[in-house]
Amino acid sequence: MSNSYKGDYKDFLKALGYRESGGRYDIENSYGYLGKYQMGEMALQDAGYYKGDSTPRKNDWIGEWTGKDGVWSKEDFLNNPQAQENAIREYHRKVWKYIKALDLDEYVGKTVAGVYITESGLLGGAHLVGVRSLAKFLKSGGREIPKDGYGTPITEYLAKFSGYDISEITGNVSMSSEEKNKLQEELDFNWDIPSSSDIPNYEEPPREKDGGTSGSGIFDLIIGIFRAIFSIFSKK
Ligand SMILES: [Ca+2]
Repeated sequence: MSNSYKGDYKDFLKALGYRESGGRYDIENSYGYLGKYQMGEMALQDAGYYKGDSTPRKNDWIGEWTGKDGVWSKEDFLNNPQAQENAIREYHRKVWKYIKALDLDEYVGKTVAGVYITESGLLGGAHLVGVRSLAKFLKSGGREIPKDGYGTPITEYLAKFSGYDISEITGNVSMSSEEKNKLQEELDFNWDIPSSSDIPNYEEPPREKDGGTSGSGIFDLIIGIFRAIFSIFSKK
């Protein structure tokens, strides 16, 4: 069952890190996502490591770093496992606050698009496509299924990362209404759910996943179609 207990937050991070990078700290993908958890500029800004730059949608890392945990550059971050472990925890705390600011935690225990929603599943889903897209999925009752750039649907992460006890992150998170309003403004969430499916669902730049599972479904499908066409013609 998707809601059975799989472990604690450490186990969650182990599974997430394996899915994102094969558990390797020193890798950067071709879209500029960094390290074991494949964190981008916005995530590392939320975690307090990166100051941001004029190209927030592009992980080109042309801005300055804050120096937190001694990280002053992309290379510093890639070579500092402890900083990455600190950063992902800090980022997840921030993500959970965003989730609460949008009242998405109210979906815990419900089933959306056939997926049983848990706290850790929400965190996993937000890690894949961002909190805004997670909100779109839930608020549309699963009608909108955001995917990352390689075609991995949010439903996969919601299910795969469900069932972990992440109270280390979600426990004792309280928010004043002022802070809640501020976070809602930061997210600038558009509550109008598009009715047509002809607009791109995902908001994040394409992500490359290690292990080759992401996007391979579509790739295999295309290869399969070409093979089928080839076999039809070669028989004539
Ligand atoms: Ca940038």
